[in-house]
Amino acid sequence: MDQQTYEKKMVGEKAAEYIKDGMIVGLGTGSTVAFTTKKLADRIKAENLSIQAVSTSHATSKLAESLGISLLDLNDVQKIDLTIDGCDEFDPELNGIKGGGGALLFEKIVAQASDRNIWVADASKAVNQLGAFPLPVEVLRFGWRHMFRAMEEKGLHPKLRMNGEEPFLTDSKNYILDCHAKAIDDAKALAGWLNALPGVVENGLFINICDQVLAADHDKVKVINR
Ligand code: ABF
Repeated sequence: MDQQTYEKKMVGEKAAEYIKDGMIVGLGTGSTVAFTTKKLADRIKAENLSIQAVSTSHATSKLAESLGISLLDLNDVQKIDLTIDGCDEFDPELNGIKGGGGALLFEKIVAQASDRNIWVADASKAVNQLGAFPLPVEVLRFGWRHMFRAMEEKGLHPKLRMNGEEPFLTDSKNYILDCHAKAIDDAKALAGWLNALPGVVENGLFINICDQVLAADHDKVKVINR
């Protein structure tokens, strides 16, 4: 197992310990939180826990169902007690960039419905300033080239995310424009500018959402609170 996978497994499994009997849990998307989901399934069986989950993507739903985790529709839930998810970058204020896996829209909706949000992150995700990771922006396919041009004029260096020869499609069948901004000086302002653009569905800047990060620090888990 390589170092990064070791770190993902370590923090992902650690996060499963934060889940208590009777909780409604939000399950994020990506390879790190997949370790959480698998560990949770083991705990449910070993400790006979009563846990219900809300998924953030078709991929996570498939994994959870394969592990026997009971899933709820978000519309049937008043609130989620705890959501555990991955991220692509997090800064010292625990603001982050998410959406590298293409699930940012459902992830942000589930996070907003959660009392508490924990991110699990290998060491590569910690940054001083957001933006080195291309910022994913989910856009409708209708008129996307106009949004693309507006982002270009803003200096965001957008690129249409591809899946082989075809454009990548999100679970909502939208496109993703990855913005290679390099360094983001004012994340709040940029998030506002993006979401004001007609046709932009959501952006991957997660500001004031994460409460705690379980970050890999060599062979230890560092708990960082907002
Ligand atoms: C997800 O976690 C996505 O927003 C983000 O892209 C991903 C990180 O993936 P991984 O855990 O595989 O590094 O929430």
